[in-house]
Amino acid sequence: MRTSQPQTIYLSDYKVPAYLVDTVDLRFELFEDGARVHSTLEVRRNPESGEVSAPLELDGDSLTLESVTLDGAELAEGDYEDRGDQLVVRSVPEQFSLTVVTWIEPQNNTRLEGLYKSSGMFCTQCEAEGFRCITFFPDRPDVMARFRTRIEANRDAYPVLLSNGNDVEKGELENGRHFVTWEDPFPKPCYLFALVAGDLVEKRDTFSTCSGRDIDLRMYVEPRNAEKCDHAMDSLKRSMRWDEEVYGREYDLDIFMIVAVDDFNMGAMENKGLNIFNSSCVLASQETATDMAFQRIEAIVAHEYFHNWSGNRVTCRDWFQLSLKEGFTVFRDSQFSADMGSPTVKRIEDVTLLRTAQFAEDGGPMAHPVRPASYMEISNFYTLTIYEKGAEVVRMIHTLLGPDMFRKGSDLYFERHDGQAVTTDDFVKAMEDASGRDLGQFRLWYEQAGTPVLNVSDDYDAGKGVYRLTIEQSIPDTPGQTNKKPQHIPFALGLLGKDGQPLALQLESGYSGAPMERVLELTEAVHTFEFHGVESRPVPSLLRHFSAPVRVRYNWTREQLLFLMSHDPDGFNRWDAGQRLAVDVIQSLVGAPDDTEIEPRLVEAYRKLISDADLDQALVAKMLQLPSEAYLIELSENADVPAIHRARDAVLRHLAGALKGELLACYQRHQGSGPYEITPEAIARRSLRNTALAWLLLINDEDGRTLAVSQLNDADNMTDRMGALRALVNSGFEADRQQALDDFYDRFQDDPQVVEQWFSVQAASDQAGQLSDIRKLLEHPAFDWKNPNKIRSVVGAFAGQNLAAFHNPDGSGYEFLADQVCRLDDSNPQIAARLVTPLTRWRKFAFAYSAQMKSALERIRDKSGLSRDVYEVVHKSLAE
Ligand code: 0A1
Ligand code: ZN
Repeated sequence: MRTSQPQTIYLSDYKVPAYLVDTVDLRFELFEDGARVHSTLEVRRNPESGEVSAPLELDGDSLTLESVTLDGAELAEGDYEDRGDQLVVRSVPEQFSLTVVTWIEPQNNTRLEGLYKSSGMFCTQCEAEGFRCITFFPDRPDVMARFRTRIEANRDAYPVLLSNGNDVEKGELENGRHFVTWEDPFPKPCYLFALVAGDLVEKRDTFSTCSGRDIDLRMYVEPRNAEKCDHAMDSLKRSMRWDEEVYGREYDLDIFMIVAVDDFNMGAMENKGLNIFNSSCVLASQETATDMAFQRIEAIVAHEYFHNWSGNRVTCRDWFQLSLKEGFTVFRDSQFSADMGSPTVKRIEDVTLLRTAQFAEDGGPMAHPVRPASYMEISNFYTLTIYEKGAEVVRMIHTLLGPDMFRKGSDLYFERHDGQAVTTDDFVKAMEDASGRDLGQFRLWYEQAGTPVLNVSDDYDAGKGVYRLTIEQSIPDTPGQTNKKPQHIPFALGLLGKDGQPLALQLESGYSGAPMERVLELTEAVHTFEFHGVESRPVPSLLRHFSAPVRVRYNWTREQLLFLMSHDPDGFNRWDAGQRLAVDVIQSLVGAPDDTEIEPRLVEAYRKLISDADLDQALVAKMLQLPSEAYLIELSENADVPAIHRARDAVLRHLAGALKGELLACYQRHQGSGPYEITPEAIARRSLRNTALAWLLLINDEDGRTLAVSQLNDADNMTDRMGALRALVNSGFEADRQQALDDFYDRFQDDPQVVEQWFSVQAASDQAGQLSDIRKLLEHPAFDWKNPNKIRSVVGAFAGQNLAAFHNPDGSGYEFLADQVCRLDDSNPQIAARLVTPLTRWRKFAFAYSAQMKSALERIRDKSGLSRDVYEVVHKSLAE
């Protein structure tokens, strides 16, 4: 808990470490009432540090120090200083061995940082600064050491003892205890350390690498989850193969292990050779996991595996460089997912997340560059900007260089920096050196926060056959940053002729053989491009594939959008045109009288989408999803959420009513047959069926109700079962809703991952998730304040997805969230800080809302003993 005001840490203060650690020898004695950690470090002065007589300073947090021994002699209390967050030894030789013994209490660790217990097993989470909760250590990623770890515990309770690397020794001890020793040959920062001890079943497989080495693949899960490992294991093997084929990266250790734990703050963690996963991000079976969960698991398994090179072999010099590993690894996992499924659908999903949530972050009080210049609490910087925008920045390099040069660049990067802790600048430099391109201006993407805005205008000179496009870029001010410089933006585009045919993009007159798509490079504040030989006014297809993370403003007419929706050869832009049209229609209804006409051409466009079986059904499934409320809020100023909710809902109901026949036909056409498969086609089929069902139930259609009830009972997979449950929960059929929820819970109450879905389907529902319902869910026996997934599935889903209820004009949603944040701040500050996010955006909303949001934030600010995590978020969001 905080005792003084949190300090800001600046990138500009970076200094190389005064001491290096070559090896770490750890011995863990694990007991029920605590754990004793013996740590022996081989330390030497860093020849690159100018501080020749610096004291040795080791980081610590919540440790009870038992002894300190230097080169075999135990130090007296006056020889060192235990400051709680630091252990300081004033005078040390050039090179020495230091043994520190600490006592910790994993069983009482509710922050889930360092060593803690989850469902009876011991596990760790050390990124970013959790290792200091285990023992005193220079807890910074540029100190890389070889680790040897001996774990001792009771054999019956903890038969499985795991750490990084290879197991080199094991044996029996007295009193029913045993030990295993692990050795990791690769030097690593302590944030990649991991330990697991528990009663777990082991699932094995093997992978033969490109050079013919056989790797032992092992998954460790609680016995009840033994049947939920296959998908993750298959995903792992696909990832290993893909990284060899696409990046030339082979796995380096002989064993690769994955462990599933129920209590985990994030999705998963890439500890060297021993990845630890949140159960919800790794365990799956047809009966318990939805298609979305299957896809998420494949992506996260890949992400953590890919970190073995982008993150572990080459790591970050300091935490300001976090996007070096995260942005690059997200880019890699999204390429992988695109290759495994439908690239267009994957792009749509990534862009939806980026535009809804990252743009909101970039326009809010916590906006920061991809490489931040300062922070208070690093845990608050595992953000959409670092991850998703960081991945977009790498994607733009890929676009500018082309795939072959990009691969040369990544090869050079891995070769040049193997075993080092480096910066985002080193990454860009490798790309420059390999390709010969100058990325000087491009580097601004790492330094400037805020989403660039591109204002696009055009004119057509029929006499000359010239189409002129003017693109003006500007970057909005963000906290602490004004007057930004123009950035280097790859802008992909095409032009469509009047029958929808793609036109050659002739930038000079008289030149033939021009391509149908170009990537224009914007570097100035304003550019004008002239296209020659254009016979009639074209329709521009702008920013294809979303080639840069920017907002494009152009005065599309509804006709143009409808035209692009059916003609653009770029599937992504077809979808985007549909979204823009739907946004325009919904926005025009916000605050309008109830009987305002709803654009008939939108209905006809949707009718065509639903009925035309020749279209790519995976794309159709995406195109049918109306823009979310969160996205509509992001696009508006002075948002009135209940009004936005009503407008969107009116469009949905209108579509459902007008297209009832088509929806029923679509449902029947996509009736599943044959065994469950997770192919893009099968996923699209289920998605279309469940969308049809959801729409029918929204208008309380009796046929829909009958279909939903039988689908709920007969489904052979969770996607369909959950689709039916969600449709019933969001319908006006109150009796069916309750029955469905009760039956579902009875059937799945022993499965925590399914219970989490059951919580969130209610908490996110405008029908079943009013505040009084949410309070009941918090009292439910399956709810657990110590489990982050449960908190997210009730409190997070309510504040993040049930927007009309959260933004109740009486302010009750805000007060509720403030109460939960204060409560959690004491037990799990990381989760508390994440939960505050919806309140921090208070400036976005109409005054009646923003004033109440602000006072809820002030109440959190005034809580005594506020954690550094919540302090930073709340103070930044209240700052003028
Ligand atoms: N590096 C992990 C995610 C992760 C980040 C922070 C954590 O604690 C603050 C835990 C996990 C990843 O990118 O998957
Ligand atoms: Zn990651």
